[in-house]
Amino acid sequence: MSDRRDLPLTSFHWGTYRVEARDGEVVALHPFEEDPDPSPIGQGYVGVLNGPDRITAPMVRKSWLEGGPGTGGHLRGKEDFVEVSWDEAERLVAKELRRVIDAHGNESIFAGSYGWASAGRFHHAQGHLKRFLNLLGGFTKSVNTYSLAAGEVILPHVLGGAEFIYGATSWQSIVSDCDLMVAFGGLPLKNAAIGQGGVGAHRTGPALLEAKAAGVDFINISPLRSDVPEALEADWLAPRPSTDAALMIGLAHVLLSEDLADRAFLDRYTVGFDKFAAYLTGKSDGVAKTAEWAADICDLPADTIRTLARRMAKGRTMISVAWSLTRQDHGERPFWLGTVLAAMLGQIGLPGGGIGFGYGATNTVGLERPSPRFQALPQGRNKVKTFIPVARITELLENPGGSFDYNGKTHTYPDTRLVWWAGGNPFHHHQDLNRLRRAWARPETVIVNDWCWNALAQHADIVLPCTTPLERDDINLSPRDPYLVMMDRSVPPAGQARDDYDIFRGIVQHLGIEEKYTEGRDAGEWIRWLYDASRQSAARAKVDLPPFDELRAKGWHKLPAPEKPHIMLEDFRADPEAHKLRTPSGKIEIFSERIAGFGYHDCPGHPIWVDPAEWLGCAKESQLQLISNQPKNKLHSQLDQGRLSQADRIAGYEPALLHPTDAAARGISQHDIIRVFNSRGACLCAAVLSDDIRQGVIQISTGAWLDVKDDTGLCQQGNPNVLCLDKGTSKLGQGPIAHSCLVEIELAGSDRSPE
Ligand SMILES: Nc1nc2c(c(=O)[nH]1)N[C@H]1C(S)=C(S)[C@@H](COP(=O)(O)OP(=O)(O)OC[C@H]3O[C@@H](n4cnc5c(=O)[nH]c(N)nc54)[C@H](O)[C@@H]3O)O[C@H]1N2
Ligand SMILES: Nc1nc2c(c(=O)[nH]1)N[C@H]1C(S)=C(S)[C@@H](COP(=O)(O)OP(=O)(O)OC[C@H]3O[C@@H](n4cnc5c(=O)[nH]c(N)nc54)[C@H](O)[C@@H]3O)O[C@H]1N2
Ligand SMILES: [Mo]
Repeated sequence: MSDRRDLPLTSFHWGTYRVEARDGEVVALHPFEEDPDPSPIGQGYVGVLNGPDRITAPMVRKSWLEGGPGTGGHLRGKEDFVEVSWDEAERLVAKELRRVIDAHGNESIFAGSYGWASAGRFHHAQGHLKRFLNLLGGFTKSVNTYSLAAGEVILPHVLGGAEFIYGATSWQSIVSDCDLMVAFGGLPLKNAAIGQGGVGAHRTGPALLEAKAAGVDFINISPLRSDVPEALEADWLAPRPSTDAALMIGLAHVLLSEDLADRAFLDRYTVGFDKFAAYLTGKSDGVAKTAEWAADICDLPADTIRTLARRMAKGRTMISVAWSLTRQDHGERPFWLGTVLAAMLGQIGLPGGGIGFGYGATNTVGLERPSPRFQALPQGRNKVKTFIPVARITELLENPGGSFDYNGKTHTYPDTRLVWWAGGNPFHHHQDLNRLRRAWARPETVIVNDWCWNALAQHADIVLPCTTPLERDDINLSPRDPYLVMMDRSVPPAGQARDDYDIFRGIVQHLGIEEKYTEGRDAGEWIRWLYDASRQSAARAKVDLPPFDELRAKGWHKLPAPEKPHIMLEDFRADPEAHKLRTPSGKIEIFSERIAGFGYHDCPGHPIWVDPAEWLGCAKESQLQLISNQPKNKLHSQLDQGRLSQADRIAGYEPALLHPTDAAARGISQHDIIRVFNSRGACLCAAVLSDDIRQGVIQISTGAWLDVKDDTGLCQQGNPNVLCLDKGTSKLGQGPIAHSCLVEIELAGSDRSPE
């Protein structure tokens, strides 16, 4: 091999690579020379582009093709598909859109289409789907993300905006000024492999080592020891999952009762501490939230809680609250309470202290970078006003005309006739997948753009095969990463696969809106247009970008790091009058009059402890709490069929991490195949025994492709979402609560099929 630097570059959410291709096949992805800590996830691509799971032609489900819309919805996921030409697929789609819009209105099209799709500024599947449907009058959308819906809803009430999630104090500041990092939900390096929109160089791993070398101490609060890298020698506390809110309340009680709270900070920068203090002392409800009270709920020694609170008050402390903590019942509380704790410590806005939301959740949190605005593909205007909170998809399909509460208001579910998904996989991301499968039978038509035969594609009526980033030119232009990368096509598209842009372009020809959709540009011209517009807006923010042709010749460009470390809320601390927060009071709201006004029984205006729907506190002896966290070997369901993910299977089964005591009590040994089950469904996994997990907890990574063969609800492939409860966090955020889930386990019997 001559110089790898001559190979074409491409970017994914998990990193940038130089791609080696031979005879139209990708043979290797070599890490980008600028990346000090590359992720192996890209290797999953080798061998799959033309593999057995690739969709190579437009496909229509047999009875839909024969009987038309509404035929055999219950056969979705079970029936065979018939290959059709692109022209026929386009005509079928165009005709069906016209029918649905004319007969039922645009509200009846659900195209929330949540999901991560692929990196690349232009070929962003959702962007094209939305632009296309907006030209036809719009669609019912979804709001917020699966990642942290509850956090996105609560932070505007508490801090005046959700932008603080990505506005964390930079690593530089932590390295130079922090003494103690208290990580609720850990700092999982497996997750920091990812940066939405593309990663040039991985920073989190090296930054954590720099912090360690600079003397920062770490506390890992998590059911998994591995949630903080071993090299950081963190103290490990493993409370019962979904009880962090109680732990935080207990810590706050210690700070208050031992006079460790910074009264001057609370007076100047916050509102409502007195009401929260009345809750802590028990003045408002008769129960003092002492360390003992918290210890009972969390199952940690009360002394451990007291010691931790004192340690946090002793030096410069950064509190990190993982996004996973929002994906539990009442997931609004941890971000709110974390902020309250940080306010009581009085370190918000100081170097290396305060709070950060999800250090380690992605490479972006804490990353030093300038933030110019980049141009996105214009999406037009959606005239339809109906929406769902993203994780209410099953209820939308089950309950047309029904109502739901969300962030202080009541809304109505429209009557969904057509569902269109491009760039996301609800059969990966949603909870209680057997319930989703039943609801999914209801719409008259389901259209899916995807490149591989995962469960989503299998549950469609019309499947439109798209390309992958390796098969198209694009540009990585992410506002959250300092690297701009020209993404060059390395291999031709498989079969008849088309770019999403060209898929819609084919359809608009049948609807008479081609000119409006393309504005006369092909993909290459759009990429140049997006870049030139971004360059101009960056220039307004005093960030210079090279001309397009210069970037293309070099392949990449790095934006300069800011000179000063970023410190979240530094301005507000320096002058709270001049830099008021966008909360009603302009201050940090420990008590929110606005939320109190919503009248929700579980939230009197300040965060309180409420028992989760499912947790170890209400578990039968046979039950364990399931943590279905992010997989280290892939991004969600993407590349599960690839060799990296498959290599981690044990005898073909997804690993499930168990405490040896829990395993022994059930007669389970290392690598036994187990059935994990509850009333909602079951899946098969291989038991992996380890002391690195809290007793009473079982961990199965997300990402295995759903494979339910019959009506028993048993997934052969270890997809934990057949088990998780589908319920909103609360009426505030209505976020998903995947991590609050109880299951049982047993040795698998005859239902075990593959090997
Ligand atoms: N139990 C449990 N469930 C969870 C979570 C959890 O912690 N536990 N986490 C949740 C979180 S945080 C998230 S963000 C979600 C993630 O859920 P998703 O983002 O929906 O998951 P992905 O597998 O990334 O789905 C992306 C889909 O887009 C397809 N795709 C890739 N590139 C393209 C393209 O160019 N064009 C088109 N048309 N399609 C493309 C992929 O093949 C894949 O089917 O999952 C959530 N679900
Ligand atoms: N490799 C890889 N990286 C990813 C992703 C991926 O799919 N693959 N997905 C990306 C996406 S979309 C997102 S949103 C982020 C998500 O980032 P996170 O939300 O941080 O992801 P998780 O892995 O679900 O959770 C982190 C850890 O929280 C711990 N945890 C779970 N419940 C509790 C609890 O109740 N209390 C405490 N204290 N700890 C708990 C779990 O042990 C888990 O390992 O990750 C991103 N990074
Ligand atoms: Mo996410």
